Order: sequence, then C-alpha cells, then structure tokens
Amino acid sequence: MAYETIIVETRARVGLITLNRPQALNALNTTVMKEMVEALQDFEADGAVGAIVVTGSEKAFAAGADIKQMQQMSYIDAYMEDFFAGWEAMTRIRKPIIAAVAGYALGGGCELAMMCDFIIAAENAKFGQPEITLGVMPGMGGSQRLTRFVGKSKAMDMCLTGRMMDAEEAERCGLVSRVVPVGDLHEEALKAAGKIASFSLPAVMMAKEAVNRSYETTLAEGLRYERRVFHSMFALDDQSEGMTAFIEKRTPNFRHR
Ligand code: CO8
Repeated sequence: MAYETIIVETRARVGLITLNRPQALNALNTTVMKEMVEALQDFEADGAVGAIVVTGSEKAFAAGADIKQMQQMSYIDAYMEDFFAGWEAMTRIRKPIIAAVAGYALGGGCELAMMCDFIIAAENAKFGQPEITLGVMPGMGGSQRLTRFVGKSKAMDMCLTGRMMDAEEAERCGLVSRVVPVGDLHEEALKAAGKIASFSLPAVMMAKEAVNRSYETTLAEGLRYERRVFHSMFALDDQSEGMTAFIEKRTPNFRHR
C-alpha cells in the first residue's frame, strides 16, 4: 500500500512507520491521521509483526497539528467532524508501540508520542505544548497525558508558558524512558521493539493492557486486575515453555509470537 504522508516498512518482526512530510516538519493533518491509523491496524492484524516503532526525521518527530489546515476551521467544522478524534484508534492497538523521537515533538507531535507505549528520545529531542502561543490549548491529550507523565507542576508550566523541554529534562521527569545519541535512535528503538517481538505476544499484550489499566483505575482494582490476568497466563503454552526453558538453561521457543 502506497501512502502519501508516511513510509511503512517491516524490519524482521517489527513494523516501522516513519512520518514523511519534511516540508512541514511532519505536521499532522487529517491524511496523516487516516494513514497512520490504517498502517497501525494493518500491523495489528499481521501475524508476522510483534511490535511497532513510530518515528519522524532527525529534525522533527512532528511539529504539531497542521496549523495551515486548522487556521480557517470554524467551531462547527471541528465539532461536526469531531476533529482529530480519529487518533483515538491508535490507543486501541493492542501490540506495543514505541515512539522514537528526534528533534521537535511539539503540540500534536508531543501528544502523538505520548499515545505510544513508551518514548525513546534522541539527545536533540525537544518536547512542548506550544498551543497557547497560537491562542489555543492542547487538544489531542496534552493536558491529560502530559500531566499523568510529568505531574501537575511541569504540565502547567509546559501548557501555560509553551516552553520546550529538552531530552535530558524529559528523561529526568519521566516523559521518556531513555535518551540515546541521535545517530543511534533508530537502531535502539528497533532493537527494543525486536526484543519485545521475540517474547510471547499474548504475554506482551496482557502486560501492556495491565500497565495501561493503572491509568484508569484505583490501586486496589488495578492490583486485583493484574492478579487475575497473571493467573490466566497459566493457560498459555508460552508460560510452560518460558519456565521450562529457564530450568533447562535454553532459549525459550514461544509458540504465540
Ligand atoms: N503546521 C504546519 N506547518 C508547520 C508546522 C505546523 N505545526 N510546523 C512547521 N511547519 C512548517 C513551516 O510553516 C515551514 O513551512 P514553509 O517553509 O512553507 O514556511 C516549515 O514547516 C519549516 O518550519 P520553520 O521554517 O518554522 O522551521 P524552523 O526550524 O525555523 O522552526 C519550529 C521550527 C520551532 C518547530 C517552528 O516550525 C514552529 O514553531 N512550528 C509550530 C509548532 C507549534 O506551534 N505546534 C503546535 C501546533 S497546534 C497543535 O499541535 C494542536 C494539537 C491538537 C489538535 C487536536 C484537536 C482536537
């Protein structure tokens, strides 16, 4: 399938999606949203793919929603088409998604990175929610997800002043899981995704679901949910294979990948 705004490839068991609107620093418009969702859903359905990486260019992961597309939009247009609600489909993907971020991840770009399961940042990454400088506010999860990632004080700082956060600060406050040299970003992200894809896919998907559940529930309910899912794993061949392989000092050969 040929796409206009993204490049879609497979590397071993990893699906790789690269945002490709260099003339607009990968700004997100409706076409990007539709194509990304379609590519993600294809990877979700593809038994040969166990994990996904979403990335941009060295200069920009994505510099936000497309300001040129939004400039003329009226309230009724935005409301009736439920502008950008289509991105929510991304959060229904059950396979893990890693954001590999170099350069600018601003506005919708930062929000897109936060919709992934974790973020690996290059040393030149810059995160920000600069919508306030355009007379608006975050609309794709920035006020909610950023607050859960970094806490109220930093989220308020970012959303109200519009300032950017560098990779070092982003790692320090928990927005990103690790920072790597720019030249190593793709390799590190593909390596992490490849590792995930080598494990039992149902176990990986259940772990992802359990971590995500912690955002939506109380600690007591979350712990109960985790224990129930953990118990259910004893119905998987892969539990038996994983534990047997450990005892036999060999590499497990997971059936469900
Ligand atoms: N939208 C459209 N075009 C963009 C965007 C963008 N977000 N960002 C950059 N571009 C374009 C520029 O217009 C320019 O195009 P041209 O050459 O035709 O003039 C090209 O990309 C290169 O950009 P610059 O010349 O500005 O590059 P610089 O290196 O000088 O600056 C910056 C880089 C600092 C990243 C700068 O481009 C910038 O500030 N960009 C805008 C960042 C921003 O404000 N982002 C937030 C957008 S609003 C948003 O994301 C809301 C999300 C929620 C929507 C959900 C609704 C429900």
